[in-house]
Amino acid sequence: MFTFSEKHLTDYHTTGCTVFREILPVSLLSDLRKVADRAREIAREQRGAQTQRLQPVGAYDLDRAPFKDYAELPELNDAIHRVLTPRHFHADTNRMGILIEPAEHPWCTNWHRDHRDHVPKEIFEAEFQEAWDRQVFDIDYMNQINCALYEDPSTWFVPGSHYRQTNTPGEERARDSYDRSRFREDAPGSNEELERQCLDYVRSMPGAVQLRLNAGDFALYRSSAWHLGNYVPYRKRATLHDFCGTPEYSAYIDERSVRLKAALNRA
Ligand SMILES: O=C(O)CCC(=O)C(=O)O
Ligand SMILES: [Fe+2]
Repeated sequence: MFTFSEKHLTDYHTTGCTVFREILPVSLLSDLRKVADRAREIAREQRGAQTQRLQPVGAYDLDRAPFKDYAELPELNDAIHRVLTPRHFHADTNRMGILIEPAEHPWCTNWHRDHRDHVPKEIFEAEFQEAWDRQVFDIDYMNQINCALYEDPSTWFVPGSHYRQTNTPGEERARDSYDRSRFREDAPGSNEELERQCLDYVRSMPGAVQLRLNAGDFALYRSSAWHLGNYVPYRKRATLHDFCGTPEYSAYIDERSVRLKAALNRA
């Protein structure tokens, strides 16, 4: 059974990540797995065999009851409030997604820090840099969760990188060494070759550690830290993926997506 300890709090603020081990009760785990199986089918029907996620879960014809139980789980809300603030919430079905394994071949995302590296550099600098630099030091912003319904070692991150505004030269070399994300649909090699190439790319990041989650574990992490997802088709994945918001962060994300669309249209 999960019990909260002071170490969850100190880990979070020093490394940028903490895990609430086995916090999901087994009955809830079982209900969520059933919904996730349907979510996987829908995701692949709509977005193809290599798709990474279904999001937001609220936009699809899925059983809502398990999501509601998950949102209201008292131990989980208590732990979140102790590590962050009582104003933080999670499991808004208009935002939450489910990450799934690729059906055909391995791929990985690029190393990134969210809200920064998913945007063209010029647009980031003109529109978002100032807010991002501030938000890195503000606990209201850039908190994210992965809650594993099956064992899940896909996510890697760099402990302590969440409070830095700038990159080290080694981080830039690792990030720029390869654009792995273009191989999500294309597979230039056997599955074994792709798996090894992804692992080489993942390990090229200085200080990277693998986040190893078991079924029912809930990882809270700063999405402003360097991280990535590394995926293989032979390991079933269903991991709830969500922001952990405050009203301010929520409003900022909505405003940001409007501004991003406008900037991309102008570019
Ligand atoms: O798969 C994961 O756990 C991480 C995914 C991720 O970082 C992203 O899509 O931005
Ligand atoms: Fe990310």
